[in-house]
Amino acid sequence: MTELVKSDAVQALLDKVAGMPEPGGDDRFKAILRDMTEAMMIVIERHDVSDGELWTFVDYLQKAAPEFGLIVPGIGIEHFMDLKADRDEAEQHADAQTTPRTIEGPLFVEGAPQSDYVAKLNAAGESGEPLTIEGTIRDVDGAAIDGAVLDVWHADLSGLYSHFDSSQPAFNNRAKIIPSADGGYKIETIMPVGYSVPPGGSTEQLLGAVGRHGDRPAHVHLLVRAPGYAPLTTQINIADDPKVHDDFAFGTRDGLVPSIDRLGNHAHITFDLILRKAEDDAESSLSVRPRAAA
Ligand code: MBD
Ligand code: FE
Repeated sequence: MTELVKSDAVQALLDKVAGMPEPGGDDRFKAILRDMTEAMMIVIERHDVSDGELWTFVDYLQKAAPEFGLIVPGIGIEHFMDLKADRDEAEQHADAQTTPRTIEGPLFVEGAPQSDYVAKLNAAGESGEPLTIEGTIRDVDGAAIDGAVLDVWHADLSGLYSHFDSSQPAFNNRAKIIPSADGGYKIETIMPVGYSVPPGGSTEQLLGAVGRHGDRPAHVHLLVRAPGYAPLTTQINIADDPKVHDDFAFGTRDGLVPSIDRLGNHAHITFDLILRKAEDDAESSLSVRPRAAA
C-alpha cells in the first residue's frame, strides 16, 4: 500500500531530509523528524492525497498556528500523553494509588496570587452559584506533604479564562494555595461553565470537518507541586454538566467527577489530591512545556 515510501529512492530521500549523513545536529531529533516525515508520506500515498489537498492543508496549518494549543487536545494527543504516562507509571509504580492525572490544557498562567489554606476566586464578582471545593493533599500513605503548592484555575460565566480574555481582572479565577499543616485546602468560587473553542476559528473548522463539536464540560483545573513528589495535573469535572462525558479534549476521567452536595443554593465538592514520591529530580519537576506567566 505504501510501496513508493518503501522504495530505495524515498528511503534515501528521508535519510537526507533528516540529516542522517551529516555529522552535526541532534541524533534524537533526526530520528523523530525522519519518522514524522515518513508518516506524512505514508498518509499521502495511502490516501492518494492530491497536490491541491496538500497545499490547502499547509495553508490551514499556517492560519491555525495560534490555535495549535487547542488542536492538540482536540485530536486526542494531549490525552494520549496521559495514557502513556499512566502506562509508564503502572510499569514502574504498580501500587501507587494516586489521583488520576488529566490534561493541563493551554490556559494555565504561572504566577497567580498566593494564599494560605483558602483561596477566594471570582475577583470579577460575577453572580453565579457559590461553589466550595475542599479536601486534603496527601501522599499515598495518607501523610500531609511538606511544601505542597496547589494551583487552581477555571473559566468565568462566559466560559473564558482570565489573561487570555483581557476583559477579566488579572488572575480572575486563578490562585496558588499553600495547604494547611494537615494538607487541607479550600477554594471558594462560583460554579464555572463549560469552555468552547473560538467560534469561526481553526479548531472549530477541523472538528466540524469530522462532525464534532468543540465544547468542554464545566471543569476546575488543579496542579499540585511539592519538592520530592511527582507533580499532579488534574481537573474536577462538574457532574451535572450534560457534556461531562462528551469533552472535545477527552479530559474527563473516572475518579475526576466528584459528587456535588447542594445546601440551599450553595454547591460543595470534596476532592482529595494524592501524590506519590518521585524517584529522581526528573520525576519531581514539572514538564518543560512553555507556559504563560504574569
Ligand atoms: C480548556 O479550558 C481546557 O481545559 C483544555 C484542555 C483545552 C481547551 C480549553
Ligand atoms: Fe480548561
